[in-house]
Amino acid sequence: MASMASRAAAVTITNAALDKPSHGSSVEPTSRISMAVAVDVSKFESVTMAPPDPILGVSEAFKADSSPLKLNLGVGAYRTEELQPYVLDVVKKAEKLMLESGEFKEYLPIEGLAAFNKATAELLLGADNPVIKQGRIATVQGLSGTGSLRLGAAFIQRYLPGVKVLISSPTWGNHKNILNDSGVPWSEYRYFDPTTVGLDFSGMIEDIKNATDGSIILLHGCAHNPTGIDPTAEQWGTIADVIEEKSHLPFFDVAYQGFASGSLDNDASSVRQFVARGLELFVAQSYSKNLGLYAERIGAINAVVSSSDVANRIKSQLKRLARPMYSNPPVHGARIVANVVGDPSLFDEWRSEMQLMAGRIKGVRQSLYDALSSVDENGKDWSFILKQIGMFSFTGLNKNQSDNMTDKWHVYMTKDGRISLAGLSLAKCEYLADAIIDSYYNVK
Ligand code: PLA
Repeated sequence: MASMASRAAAVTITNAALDKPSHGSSVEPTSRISMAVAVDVSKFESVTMAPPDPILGVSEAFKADSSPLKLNLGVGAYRTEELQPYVLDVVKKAEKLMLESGEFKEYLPIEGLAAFNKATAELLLGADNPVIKQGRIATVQGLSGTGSLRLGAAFIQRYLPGVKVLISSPTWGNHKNILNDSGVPWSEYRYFDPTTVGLDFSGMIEDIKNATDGSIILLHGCAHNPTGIDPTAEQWGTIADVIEEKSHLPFFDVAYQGFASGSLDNDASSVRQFVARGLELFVAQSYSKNLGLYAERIGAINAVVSSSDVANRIKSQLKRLARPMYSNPPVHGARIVANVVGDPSLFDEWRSEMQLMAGRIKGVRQSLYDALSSVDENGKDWSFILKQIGMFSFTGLNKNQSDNMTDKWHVYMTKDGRISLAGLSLAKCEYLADAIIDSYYNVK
């Protein structure tokens, strides 16, 4: 069928004078009328269809499924036991206060809301951390975890050009996209051992040791995504030893502080251990999960460095990178975080809601394990599920098995075998266990 465009004749009136160098107002404009028939061929014929995002694309497929059995365990978004999205009560309270005080909507400074930047650095390092008193931290509000990582990557591309970032194998898929789009080279270090369904610690250490001195090591601060497997405190110490020896720069991605264990302090202990040793490092933070502010896009990029002077210079350069990218960040989420952290009773309430969310996830984790153990007639040991931390479980299902979960059982999950326990209810654990057992034993 001929498109509208191909049938319509386009008439363009061109001011011929505009095609020539201007000699001032004395030039008499001459008009030219040209008739052109627009063609069916777009200027963009060479644009190919992008593949769906491996995580967010799962939510789109889920929406299109009309089965009443369907279960979305793809994206990591917290749901209630009734599988409904959850807005924290403490967020609603903070928003009410904000509405009542009638706060402005003018631009924030490029680096974001000062009260937020202060609160976020204190939450990360602990309010009495000497690094904060010494001004050795540069904090810039970012567009949640992703945008903060992106800003950090842009800084690396500009000030450490050609330096490779080592990422865990596997990692959150978007890390690769972020580094690729920032023009930052990367390679992988071993992390997951499929035989033990645990950490390949010796492989990890060996790869970090073998990297060129001064590489950047991207680490998940807590609740490693997608495996749910974190190093122990002692292992973190060894990782820090090697990083120090090799003059590498650690870059922490902290997307689950407080959400993994229910404690803000526990979940920041890896970062704090590195900071206490006097290492310089970068940290990206997100408030999507721990405050449920997914769509507000609130987070930060922090650089902890050896002097306040360097911190100030880095901050100025981060601002310089942000200005042509998005100019300045959104205010709403920043105010929520600042108000919650700044008010002792709201802060306490936040901590108990965080424990509630983390506790519900631990509950379904246990219940899924129980259901799998009772359904599995072959007696496979599923206890690795209990050892994993955070909102995900890495089931060990391969792509075909994950496809079977979706095609036959309407269970939506990422193709690497990851399921989000935050999208699971106690009531659905048995159904999920049946789906996993069928996929694991009947699909190769
Ligand atoms: N870093 C890690 C390790 C993450 O898992 C996520 C989110 C982010 C950063 C960024 O989140 P933010 O930009 O919302 O702050 N990962 C999710 C969502 C929960 C996603 O893929 O965007 C996931 O399902 O893996």
